[in-house]
Amino acid sequence: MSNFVDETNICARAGDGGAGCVAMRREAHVPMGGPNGGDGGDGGDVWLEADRQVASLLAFRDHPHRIADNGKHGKGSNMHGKKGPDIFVKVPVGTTVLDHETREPLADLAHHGDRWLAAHAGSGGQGNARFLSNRRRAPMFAEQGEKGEERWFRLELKLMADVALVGYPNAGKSTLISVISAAKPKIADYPFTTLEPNLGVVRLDDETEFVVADIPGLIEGAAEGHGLGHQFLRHVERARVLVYLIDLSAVDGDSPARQLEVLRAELGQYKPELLERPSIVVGSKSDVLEASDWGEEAVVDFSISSVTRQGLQPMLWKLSEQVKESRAGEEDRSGFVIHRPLAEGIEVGREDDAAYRVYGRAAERAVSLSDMTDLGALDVVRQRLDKLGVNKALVKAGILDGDTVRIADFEFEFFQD
Ligand SMILES: Nc1nc2c(ncn2[C@@H]2O[C@H](COP(=O)(O)OP(=O)(O)OP(=O)(O)O)[C@@H](O)[C@H]2O)c(=O)[nH]1
Ligand SMILES: [Mg+2]
Repeated sequence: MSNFVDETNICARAGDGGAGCVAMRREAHVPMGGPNGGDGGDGGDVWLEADRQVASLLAFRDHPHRIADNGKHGKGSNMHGKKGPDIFVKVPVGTTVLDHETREPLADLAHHGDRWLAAHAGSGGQGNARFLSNRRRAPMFAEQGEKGEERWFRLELKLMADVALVGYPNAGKSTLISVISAAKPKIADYPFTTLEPNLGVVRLDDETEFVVADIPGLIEGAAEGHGLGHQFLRHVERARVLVYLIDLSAVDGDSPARQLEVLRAELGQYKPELLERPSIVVGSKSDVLEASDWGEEAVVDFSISSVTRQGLQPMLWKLSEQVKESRAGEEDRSGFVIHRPLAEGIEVGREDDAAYRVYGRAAERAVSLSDMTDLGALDVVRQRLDKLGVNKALVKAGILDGDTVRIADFEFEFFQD
């Protein structure tokens, strides 16, 4: 059986943290009020979440970006900015997340409800109220918000048919899938046109999607290997819902009741459980003949024409209902979710002009103050870097007094105290 793999790229962009505020209290009786700038809010995280009601990765094909809101900036009077809400991007159960470049697997969202943090939000910056100390009575700087992560991923999903179309050769299965999905199988006016199964994604609205398999026609004796029987039946076995597609136009052929009987007999012979599957009986080519022309309305649940599109919508909504129900009752398979640790720690590298560059989230955060010309701010930075072990790391890397150091956008000359 062919392997149907759905794949797409997505870009997760978490929200930036809001900036801390610089503000001073002003009251009639207090000549020199203290700092009261509030903190910025954290940005929103971007999570991927497996949802069994999502059938494919189609939603990402044209719109790969998923963006969480930024945190709001802090304000005066110690007002903290609001946090940007986290977003949960729904993906099909069974989606594998890969690193975009290396193709290293990062997570396998195997169970309904599995969540994985795709892009980490930036923290909000501290307001100047946080920098008050005995030595610093009136700090005129605050911390900037941290940037949210932005990252591309590759998503892969082994497609499984929700619905299988079961019918005689020439019944109109390939034509039907071509009008309800983007699948473009070969269609011809002779039996056994379809040799390989085709899968198509049917999308009724943002929340309603299912995968339909168009398979080679089934004839009497298929269970014994006649026609393309076995290849076909393996596919049917996996489908959640079956559509018996009955050719109403076959004037010289079998009656609807007879077609249904043969189809069910073949399935039952192959695997009796298949007869218990949720199913509907659909009469095709109603633009040519109706079930009533046969006097057999009772046999079919829906009459459709792929040519005029008559009857397609009610049939598709009925199918989506059956698929939803059957997904909801399913058990989970096992899988893994890797929770990627954040890059912490400090690394020192050399740049082209021989300057030293310090890498690391904490170090970059330490220098993200709003006004780096402020002596008080520089004092805070010096303390923070020392505490993080940046000076030690630089010395270990061989730095000498007077050498240039860069951290994020900040640059200074190194001097040992
Ligand atoms: N008038 C009419 N013709 C249709 C309709 N649907 C399919 N046909 C025609 O029926 C013939 C067979 O259609 P297919 O879709 O290839 O049938 P199939 O069930 O996929 O056949 P196999 O692949 O051989 O099993 C083609 O000539 C189609 O144009 C319909 O709704 N109305
Ligand atoms: Mg076909």
